[in-house]
Amino acid sequence: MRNAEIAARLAEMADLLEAKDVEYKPRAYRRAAENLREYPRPVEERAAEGSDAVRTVEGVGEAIADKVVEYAETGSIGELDELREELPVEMAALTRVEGVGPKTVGSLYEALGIRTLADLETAAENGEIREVSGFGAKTEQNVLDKVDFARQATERQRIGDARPLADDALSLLRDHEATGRCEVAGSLRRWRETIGDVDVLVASEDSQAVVDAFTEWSRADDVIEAGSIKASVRAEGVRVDLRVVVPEEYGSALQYFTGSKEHNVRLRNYAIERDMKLNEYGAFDVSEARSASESRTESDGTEDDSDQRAGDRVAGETEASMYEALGLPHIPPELREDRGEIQAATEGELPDLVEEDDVRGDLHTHTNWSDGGNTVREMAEAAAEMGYDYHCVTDHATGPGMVGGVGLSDAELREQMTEIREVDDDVPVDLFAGVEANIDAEGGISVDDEVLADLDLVVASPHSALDQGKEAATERLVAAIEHPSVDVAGHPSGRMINKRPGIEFDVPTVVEAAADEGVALEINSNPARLDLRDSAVKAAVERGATIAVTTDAHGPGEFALVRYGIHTARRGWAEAADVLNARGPDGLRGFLH
Ligand code: DGT
Ligand code: CA
Ligand code: CA
Ligand code: ZN
Repeated sequence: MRNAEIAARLAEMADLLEAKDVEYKPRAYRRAAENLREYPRPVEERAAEGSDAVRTVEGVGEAIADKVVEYAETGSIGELDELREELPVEMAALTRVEGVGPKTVGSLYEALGIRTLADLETAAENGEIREVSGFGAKTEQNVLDKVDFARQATERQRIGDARPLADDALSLLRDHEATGRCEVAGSLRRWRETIGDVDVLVASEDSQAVVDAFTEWSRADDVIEAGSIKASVRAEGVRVDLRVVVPEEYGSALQYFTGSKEHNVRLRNYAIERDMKLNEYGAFDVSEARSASESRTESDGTEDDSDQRAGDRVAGETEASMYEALGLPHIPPELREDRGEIQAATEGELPDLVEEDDVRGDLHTHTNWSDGGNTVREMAEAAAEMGYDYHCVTDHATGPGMVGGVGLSDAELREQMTEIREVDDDVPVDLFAGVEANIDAEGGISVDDEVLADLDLVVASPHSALDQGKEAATERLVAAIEHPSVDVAGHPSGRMINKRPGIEFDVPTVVEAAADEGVALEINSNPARLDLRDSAVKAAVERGATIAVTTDAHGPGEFALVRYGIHTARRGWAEAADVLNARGPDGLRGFLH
């Protein structure tokens, strides 16, 4: 029983209870689910010691602890099974529609028998939803507007879910004696923000042994297919494809299966122009024995292997050798999207991409002054442990989009500033007193101008009015960027991947304003955000705007999310010089308003 697994069951119970209009319990189940998910040890160990031991986990009371033990012992929870029977709906899919929560799902099932996204869409199209008591034409229109986005969201996983799963598969495979080199390929190796499926490649002389070990992976719920050199499993809803190749062909296979398909098509054409042939088995010089079949551009899968291996093989053991055979430098996987990388490689103009080790500190973090879980001191000490030189505290200010008294008033910001200065004297990192202020719908910043001017660093982010039109959104962001105290434009679109699209803005206009005003554009590393997205990062870098790669950490555990932000920066062709927090403390001070 994994922590995430029991957490998911309890979160599902929370939704089902809420759908039934049960009070209080959903909150308790959700809170317990979060704490169990984040629990630093296997919850299974506590469960083995009994219900009382499970209750030592914060937020877990007797009733929930009993269910954790029940699940650990039997693999199911009786009450959850009953709830599922009462309400047989695809809760996760339905609640992906923005504005549709568990209560709505419950009411729509009662009234119309809606169980799936397809049911929901049909009901909305037929005008049935507006007839249900408590609902109206507005709800119905919302469903019609948002259902497509929700459907797409069910097809691709966020990288933040797929990457840890793939890392786990890699460690299983690497532990196997028959495994040689071993890596992820596909969109995951290119660090795309969402992943269709996970591709894993292994070099081995004993492929069957590797395939067997893989299909017995404890996280695999289902074996989709298994052969002698490849297998596919489903793990936590994600398809994971394994392919095993002989060591001599590992480099060419890695190049091929990393993609993107568009990059590979262009690279193969580049090869053909030079009398070379590229495929998953190697790079071949075909200048001698050119025939109609061998010079076919696209491998359509009908050629047999001997045909594909024809010619004078010149590379394939390593991936770099494949590019070298074409006279090209190794192109980093993040660039392989056919966005001009092959042209840049031929001209010796590939960027020297920023790396995780270049990061000198975080520019956007929270403490328990707002909705974070730790004190200023704890966060600062954790930043020092990360090896950082500085750390910026940017708790939420009050303002539009802040609910439940989370944000700090002007007076509280001044109080916190005093505490930050005190802690700064005791910790080995330089502390910067900042704020995450809200950008209102017109671009105004909801903190007193004098307070803003006295703070070291101001992150301004949109948290409300995320459905405004493109023109208004662009003006809003530009107005915020032009504010004399704003240093960083935080998660500029406000999107949540697979949850809500956020505002659409005119990228060239916003990027230009940021470059002109000396305001950094944030890549929020939280894998639910990754905002700026990669294509906008590339536009920003080309225009000479500065990028800030932050984590928005609400606790020390989230500092590690920086890898998602850095790889997004790399997908946007960013070098260390483009990244504000790759500068030292003085470089940072010089940039801040
Ligand atoms: P995904 O899984 O949708 O996030 O995207 P990828 O890029 O991981 O795509 P996937 O899993 O279908 O295939 C992995 C790689 O294998 C892909 O990036 C390039 C290569 N590949 C797969 N099928 C083809 C194909 O029909 N033609 C070419 N040229 N390459 C292919
Ligand atoms: Ca894939
Ligand atoms: Ca695949
Ligand atoms: Zn934040």
